[in-house]
Amino acid sequence: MHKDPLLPITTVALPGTSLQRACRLLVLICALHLSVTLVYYVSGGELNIFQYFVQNQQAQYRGIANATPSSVQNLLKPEYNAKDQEESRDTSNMVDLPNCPETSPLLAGPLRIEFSVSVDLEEVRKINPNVREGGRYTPEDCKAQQKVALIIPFRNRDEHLKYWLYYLHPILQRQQLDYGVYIINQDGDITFNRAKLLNVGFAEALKEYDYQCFVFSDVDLIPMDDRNIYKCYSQPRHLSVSMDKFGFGLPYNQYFGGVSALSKDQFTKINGFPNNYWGWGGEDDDIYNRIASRGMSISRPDAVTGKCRMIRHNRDDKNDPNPKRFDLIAHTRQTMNSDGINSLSYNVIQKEKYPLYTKITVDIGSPR
Ligand code: UDH
Ligand code: NGS
Repeated sequence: MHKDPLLPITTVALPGTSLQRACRLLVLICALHLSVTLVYYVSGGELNIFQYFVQNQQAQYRGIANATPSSVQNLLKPEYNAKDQEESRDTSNMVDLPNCPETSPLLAGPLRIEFSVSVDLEEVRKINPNVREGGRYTPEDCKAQQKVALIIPFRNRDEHLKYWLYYLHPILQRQQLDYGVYIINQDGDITFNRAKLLNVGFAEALKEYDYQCFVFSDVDLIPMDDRNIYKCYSQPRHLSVSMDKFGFGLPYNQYFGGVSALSKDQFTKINGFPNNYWGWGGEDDDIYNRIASRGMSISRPDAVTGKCRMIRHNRDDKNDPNPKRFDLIAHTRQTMNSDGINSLSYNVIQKEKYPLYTKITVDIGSPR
């Protein structure tokens, strides 16, 4: 019985040939669609690979250019066009490099540090081909986590500087930092002023590059473990926590001398370092007071990672213990707002770009 007038009474089969033709047409259309899609993807893929290759070649080329050894003459003849070079050689924006990992895979751990054999700077340059003029380095395979300026207060310590460069350049590269080395050389023979030189280093390094972190290091201190990372942390960092001369410990809990690291923000918060500590002692305690008075604490590596060696030496000329230091550190809170980076004045006498470091000779005046 046919109940529903809208439904066919019987299913009428299509003739065999029409069905086959329809199926073939369908398969043909699918195949065509598939091949068009395939061709699109393949050509698209090739294009991307090509683009990546070109970019990489450029990056490689730049890397090679950076590594090109300058002649020995360059070691002796400083150049002055560093800023232009700095900008043209900053590869960090060229390609989308992945971020460097939180912990560098290149770290070696404990290191043997000794000062028995003298250092030839030309050799140091050769074994660090990726360090660019002025002592700049940027990792090639990844984007460094921090841009770090290493600031060294300096006068007449060339032998110590050679050791520092010999040991530190490879360490800093293994730490995958985007860094620059600044030697702040006090001109003349007025009493030495470590903290003021460090302020100058901060100001001068910032004129060259967008540094976010500043590591202030004495020239005679070498870390014995490359896991002691020369970078900044959420609190000001004391890095030379386990010195050989103190039996691999701290001389006292508040000690902040030797090597320390402050971010731009931390440094600004404490108005930089004091400018009025002429001669040896106390300026590091003043910096500690500044940090504490701004509610910050000191971050430190453990005593094993923080081991370091000091190159033994006699007391320098024009750096006798400062008799005013005890009185000065007793008044940090009163003086720190008016004495610091906001009151810094100096004259740059000479700026020299050497293959392994930038040397800035400054006239910082004399004690009032
Ligand atoms: N510095 C110089 N030249 C100087 C004085 C100091 O380059 O004439 C720099 C250098 O980076 C040094 C840092 O300032 O590492 C600190 O110098 P310092 O004299 O305050 O401290 P250091 O620990 O010597 O080098 C302390 C006196 C050691 C007396 C040892 C007697 N055996
Ligand atoms: C303290 C000094 C610090 C100095 C530290 C270690 O007494 O500046 O000794 O000196 N403070 C004062 O004098 C107020 S060291 O043994 O390295 O020569 O850093």
